[in-house]
Formats: sequence, C-alpha cells, structure tokens
Amino acid sequence: MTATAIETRADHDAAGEKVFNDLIAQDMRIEPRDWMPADYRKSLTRQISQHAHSEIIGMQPEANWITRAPSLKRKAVLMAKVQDEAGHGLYLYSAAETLGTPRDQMTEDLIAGKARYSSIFNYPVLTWADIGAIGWLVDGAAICNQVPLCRASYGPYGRAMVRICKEESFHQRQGFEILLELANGTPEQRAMAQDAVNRWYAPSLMMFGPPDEDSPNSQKSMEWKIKRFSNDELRSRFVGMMVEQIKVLGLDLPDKDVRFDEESGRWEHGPLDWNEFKEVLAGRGPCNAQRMERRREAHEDGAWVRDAASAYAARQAAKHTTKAA
Ligand code: BYC
Repeated sequence: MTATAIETRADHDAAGEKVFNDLIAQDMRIEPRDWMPADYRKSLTRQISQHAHSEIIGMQPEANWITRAPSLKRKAVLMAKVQDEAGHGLYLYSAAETLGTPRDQMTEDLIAGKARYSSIFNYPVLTWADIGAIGWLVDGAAICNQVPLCRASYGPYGRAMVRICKEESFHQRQGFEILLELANGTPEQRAMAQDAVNRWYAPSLMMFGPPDEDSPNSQKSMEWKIKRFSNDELRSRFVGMMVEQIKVLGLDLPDKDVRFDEESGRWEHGPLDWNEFKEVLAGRGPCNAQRMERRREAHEDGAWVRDAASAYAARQAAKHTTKAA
C-alpha cells in the first residue's frame, strides 16, 4: 500500500468513526453499509448468532412434546410455536449475515461446538406442565430481555426483534394458560404445575446472563446501545413480573428471598447457582450432549435439501445467463 493509500484509509476510518459515534449519540441506527468499529461488528455477530442458535436449538425440547400434547388444539398451538422459533432463527441468521459472516459458517461453528446457545435449552422437559413453564418463564424471560433489543443500535437486529417479540408474547400467554389450567385441575395436575415452576425458575433467571460484575461484554455493549439494560437490571425486572403473575396462577415462586428493595428500587431474588451456569456453558449441563447430537443429525439429514436448493439455484442462474446472451 502506498503512503497516500494508507492516509486515505486512515482518513476514511476517522471520518467513519465520527459518523458512527454521532449516530450512536443521537440514538440513531447503524445500517449494514455504514462504517462501524471492528469490535462492534464482532460483538454483534457474536450476540446475534448466539441468539439465532438459541432459537434453533430451542425448538428441540418443545418439539419433543408435540406428539404427546394432550389435545388436538394443544398440538396445533405447540406446532405453531415451534415453527415460530424456526422463523426467529432465520430472521436472526439473516441479520447476522448482514455483518459479513455467512450463515454456513455460523452453522459450522454451532455444529463443531464452537458457538454458544442459551443455557436454558440444556435442561430436560419432564412433563406436559414443563411446556407451560417454558412458555411462561422462558418466553417471559425472553420478552423481558428482548423488548429493549428492539431499540438496539444495529438496524437489522432491532427490526428482527420487533417481530420476534410480538410472537413471543403469544408464546408466553400459551404457557401461562397451560399452567393456569393445570393449577386449577386435579391435585396431581396442580402438583405437576408447581413442580415444573420449581425446576424452571432458577434456570430462567440465569438466561439473563452472569451477574453484572462478571459480565465482560455488558459495558461496551451498553455504550454502543446494543444492550440498553444490564443483566441484573433485566433479571430484577423479570422477577417483579413473575411475582404478580404467580398470584393469578395460585402457585408459589420457589424463592423465599424475593422482595422489593425500596432503596435500590429493584426486585431482589435468592442466590443462584452460578457454578451450575458455568457447567452448562462449558457443555456439561443435563442435556447439552443430546441437543448437540440432535442438531448434527438434523444438519446431516438436511444435506439433500441444501444440495437440491443449490442445484436449482445453479440451473436458474444458468438460464438467466443464456437468456442474457
Ligand atoms: N446462555 O458478558 P455477558 C428464546 C455468555 S432464545 C449461554 O453478560 P452479553 C427462545 C455470553 O454469550 C433466548 N451463554 O454477555 C427460543 C458470553 O459469552 P461469550 C436467547 C450465555 O452478550 C426458543 C458470556 O456468557 N436470547 O428465548 O453481554 C424457544 C458472558 O456474558 C448466557 C438471546 O440470545 C446464557 N444464558 O449478555 C423459546 C438474547 N448468558 O460470547 C424461547 C440476546 C451469557 O463472550 N442476547 N452467556 O463467549 C443477549 O441479550 C445477551 O447476549 C445475553 C448475554 C444477555 C444473553
């Protein structure tokens, strides 16, 4: 590179950085062709691809229950929910691709065990009430975390989140309704609902990520207005929502330490087992191996679809080339 070329590149970066900082300061959106710092691109690709993987892996625990759902209506609703999650994965992979990483690469990383997906999907789904608890607690936590992401500074991510959040609201309602019906059913059904809430409560609080003091990405992410609130702020907000909703269910939160702290204006909760969280992130949760194995199988089983789509695309492209000539 010549000295002038380097100078021009440096000038370009300096001008780009200024526009980027101004846009962030004015709460405006960064779009794919805009200049952005390499770390912003990297961190967004990390977060959005992890989010996409979570949606795709998240289909597994619920899909396992479609054939066992207790009525035709419940099967249809659950099937629609699982299909929604697939759609969320696709919007998010598309949003991540606008940052320059091809989707095939992201899939390879997931399958090779190099990429993360949400800790929550490494827990077993033992009863039908778990499907209610997942909808109510897991999708509830997802909404609480993701509504602020509708205002994320990166345009394609924020826009994808708007649609995702609308669908998550339905998901939460269906989970709540399953639990409500069980809570008002026979003593056995009620006990099953309480047991599911007991098992999913702590893992759903951990979905918000590690405590703020152990969250290496939060500070930069908040400066860049990707995240608008810290992990602990959102976790506390979620606890406050659950405290009210559990009253309607007539069940109990398995946490005697929940209380509103007037001084901080935050909901407090009991201690969480962060060692368990670390184990799950390290691939040693109850279902990590099973989820990854199933994902790899699905990828291999889908090879013929990818091959057929590529062959079709190549034929179409050849047709256009012939026509143009
Ligand atoms: N699980 O510095 P931190 C759904 C990782 S899908 C696994 O606080 P950040 C649904 C984190 O990635 C729900 N890993 O990170 C789908 C980081 O590792 P790296 C998925 C976690 O990014 C189907 C390290 O720990 N939602 O709802 O500032 C059916 C340090 O963390 C977790 C999203 O993905 C975790 N729970 O904040 C039903 C939302 N937490 O990358 C429902 C979008 C943290 O440095 N993502 N880690 O190696 C986010 O909002 C943020 O990425 C997080 C973490 C709040 C999750």
